[in-house]
Amino acid sequence: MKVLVLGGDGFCGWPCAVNLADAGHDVMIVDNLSRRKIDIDLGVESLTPIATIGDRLKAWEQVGGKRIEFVLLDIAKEYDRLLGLLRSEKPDAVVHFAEQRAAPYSMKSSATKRYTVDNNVNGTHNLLAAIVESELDIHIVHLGTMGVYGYGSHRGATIPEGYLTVEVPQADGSRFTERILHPTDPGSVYHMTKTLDQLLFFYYNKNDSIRITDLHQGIVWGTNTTLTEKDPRLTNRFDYDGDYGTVLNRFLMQAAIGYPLTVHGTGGQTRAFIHIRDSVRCVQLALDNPPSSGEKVKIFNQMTESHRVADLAEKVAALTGAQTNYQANPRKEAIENDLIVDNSCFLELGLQPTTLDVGLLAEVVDVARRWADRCDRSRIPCLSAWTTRQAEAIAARP
Ligand code: NAD
Ligand code: USQ
Repeated sequence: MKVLVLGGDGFCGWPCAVNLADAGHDVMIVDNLSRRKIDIDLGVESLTPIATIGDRLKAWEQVGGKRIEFVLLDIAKEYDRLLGLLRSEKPDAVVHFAEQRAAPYSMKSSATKRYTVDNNVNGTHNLLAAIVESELDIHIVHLGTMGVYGYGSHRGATIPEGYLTVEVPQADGSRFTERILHPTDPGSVYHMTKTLDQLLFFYYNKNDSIRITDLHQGIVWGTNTTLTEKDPRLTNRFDYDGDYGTVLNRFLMQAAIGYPLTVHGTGGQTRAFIHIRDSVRCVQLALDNPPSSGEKVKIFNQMTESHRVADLAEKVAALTGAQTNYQANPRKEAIENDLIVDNSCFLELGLQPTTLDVGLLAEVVDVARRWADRCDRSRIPCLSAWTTRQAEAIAARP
């Protein structure tokens, strides 16, 4: 299969690209390297030292990997080049990771809010419009987020895989049932762009019969896969800073350097998680099981377990002896939420999850402790505030 991996230089995209090449596919990474530029603008670096894209690709061939092509292209701004690429490459599938993915970064300022909306919504729409204009039958596998469902109360209901069956009362007292997209409840400008993506997919699938799989992914933890461990130049990125670091990887790194675990509020937020190895495997399963022509957008909940943030901190503390620091929450979010998720689609396709209980210790020792001296402690606090009220609460932190 020929596969374009949009955003294939990123945290989820890079291990996915090498995995697909290893499975024998013809892989081309398309990336504008904006994530690396944002690191420079923010003055932060991945905890793990990452090679340039050129060195990564050279190293991959040197360890015997099948050649991966690279094209520097901004999918949100360079529509004609994107269309030309689809026409010349005629891919069977496009895996779409190419978005600004950090909620705190999206909430930093009106400039980052506007950038996130422009980049994410235009990028996804350009891809859809270009596929229609190319007249090719290309399967899109998009990395969406569990956050489209929202993290308020679901009142104990199980979150289905994308669609909700509802009963609609009629004036005559009768009812009919309908399968609708699950209502969205984004918690940041970033998460809002993913709900807009979802609507774009719904429309283009209905109007142009584009075959789409939307993966509602939870928070990805871990760093490497067996393939990215083959050479230091293949190492994946590990974000720990207050804007791009996600909660579990942050806690692992904080424990490794003896920094009290930064739990927001009461730590009552419950989130869905998946290891990077399983994320990579899910993308492969999605590519191997495409929707048929005329089928509705396929939506999979790409997560393997749910945890309260405070419980995660406790788990990491129990493993490492770390202290916990409950601090004013920079986000406007519920004090706590329930999260029961149906993820049967991937389990039925054979996914065997890497659990926190098995993987956590290796991650602390192999990655976080190994690179602890590269950490800049001043970049750990989450300072991006959702509203002025949260900004005041952060400013009042002891
Ligand atoms: P990342 O920032 O590490 O990677 C994104 C990549 O896309 C980067 O290499 C960046 O340079 C590229 N990119 C961004 N905009 C682009 C554009 N306009 N044109 C070309 N390339 C562009 O992020 P990630 O963690 O790898 O996330 C990848 C996808 O998975 C995102 O869409 C994100 O929303 C989703 N996701 C991530 C997580 C997670 O925990 N990391 C969880 C759920 C969903
Ligand atoms: N949190 C802390 N302490 C920290 C960092 C975060 O308590 O030091 C809390 C946050 O307040 C939040 C929760 O942990 O309640 C999760 O935050 P996060 O930054 O780990 O995750 P999030 O902002 O939701 O975003 C990440 C990815 C995003 C992806 C999303 C999947 O950056 O790309 O879409 O996870 S999900 O959470 O399922 O929506």
